[in-house]
Amino acid sequence: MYKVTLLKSKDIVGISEKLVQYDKELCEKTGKSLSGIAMYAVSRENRNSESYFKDILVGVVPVTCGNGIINGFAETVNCIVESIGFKCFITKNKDVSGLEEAYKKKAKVIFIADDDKFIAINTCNNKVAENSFNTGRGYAAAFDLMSEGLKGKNVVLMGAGPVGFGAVSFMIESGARILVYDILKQKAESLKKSFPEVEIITDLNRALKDNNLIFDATYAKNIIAKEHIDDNTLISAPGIPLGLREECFPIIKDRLIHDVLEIGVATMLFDSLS
Ligand code: 2YC
Repeated sequence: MYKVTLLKSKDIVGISEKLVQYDKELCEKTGKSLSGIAMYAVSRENRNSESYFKDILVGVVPVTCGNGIINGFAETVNCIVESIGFKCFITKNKDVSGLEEAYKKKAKVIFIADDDKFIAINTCNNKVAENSFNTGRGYAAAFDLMSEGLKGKNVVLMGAGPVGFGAVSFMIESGARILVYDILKQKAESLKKSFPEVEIITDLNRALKDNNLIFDATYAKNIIAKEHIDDNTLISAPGIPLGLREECFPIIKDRLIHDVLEIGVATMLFDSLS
């Protein structure tokens, strides 16, 4: 099982209140809204989510095992799902009783997460959408849009875990040339087994200096520094915590995509319905 960054309540606080503003930010950076990016990630189609999905009911089940409930997690997932045009509820019960309640209330999609896995279950066709893979795809789709097309361009991908895997699956389809780095070489090699087109790199510093498109799918801190970025750099960073040194923010802020739940949740939902 891959180590998954566990969110803390402080990482989540305020997301729900900022969803409208975040959507505007995504439109400015990518030309699409959160739901547009998620639909593009899953099927590269543009359906108007209001009419197509408005009567789909989504349930969110809080889970107490492991590190237990993260305050605000279920509420934030609920708000993200509602913000993209779906009806959503959080079950009153937790764990298996919550799952039972969601089924009885006829939820078409059920979101549920323990410390290792965060999934969305389509209760009609048993399709299961997983968070890491879909987060990778959603961020890659946003990156494709922000870069005005990745076709034929070099992308430095840091992190060959499940998020990186989802990202590569989309970026290869877009025709990008992927330079993958992972601190554990065998992880980069296993990614290459699934996607032979990727090129494994070992000198990350060199690659970050020589390339403008950076995808941070690691949980490493401070691996992108000022000397790695310039006015043409674009960064898509699902990794938590964000791998940028503080000094980079003023330079990159309008050309950086990063959040802790929004793009992943929206993409999981459209994937579970695809
Ligand atoms: O409140 C609850 O129901 C908890 N059981 C939720 C635990 C989520 C643990 N996973 C994470 O924090 C990360 C997130 C970045 C999304 C995927 N894993």
